[in-house]
Amino acid sequence: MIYFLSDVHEDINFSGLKKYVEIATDKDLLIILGDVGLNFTNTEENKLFSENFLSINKKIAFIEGNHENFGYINSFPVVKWNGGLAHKLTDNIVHLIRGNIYTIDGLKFFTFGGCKSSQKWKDAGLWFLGEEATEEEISFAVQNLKNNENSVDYILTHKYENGAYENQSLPLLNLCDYLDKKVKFNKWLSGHWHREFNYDEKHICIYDRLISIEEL
Ligand SMILES: [Mn+2]
Repeated sequence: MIYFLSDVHEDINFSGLKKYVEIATDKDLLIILGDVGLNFTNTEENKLFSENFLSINKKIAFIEGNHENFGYINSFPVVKWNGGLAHKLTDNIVHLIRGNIYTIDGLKFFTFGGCKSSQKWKDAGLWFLGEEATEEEISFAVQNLKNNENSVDYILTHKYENGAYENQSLPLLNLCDYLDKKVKFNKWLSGHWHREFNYDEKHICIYDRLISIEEL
């Protein structure tokens, strides 16, 4: 079974994560929709979280949010993973690279992490270069979508950028517009807002409650 969570923010007691670790078998996979926070803040708490998270012996894949240490995440070796490329952090944990389409349990997942932080985070020094999409990443994503006849089962982004929310990122807004107008999909899952809600029946915001793909 595939499960989803978002915005763990360096909390090893995050309810959905604890539940997943308890119940997951070898056949399960948790996908986190960004803001995990590995090596994000330079604190003892973060060190402990990062060590604990990376020692989880259940399968986890994640896209990045805006509150990530991008240089750190991208420093891991790139491996083939379910038909795409991913960074391998441990034997159990991978980071899903922007623009890849992965086939898991026969379903296609288009993934694109990252979004723009508000100024307060930058002012606080809690910010790393790499949160916003580059032209190269967008081109790679669009080419991959075209190679798949612009049709996937699930779209996974950290933020659903549709022009209605603060701190818009133009590259991400353009990509989301393309996805909405040109790509056929079943559900689009995102996080970022730290609450669970539906934008509409296809666009769903995920948070700390462990949700299985069957519940969607
Ligand atoms: Mn976020």
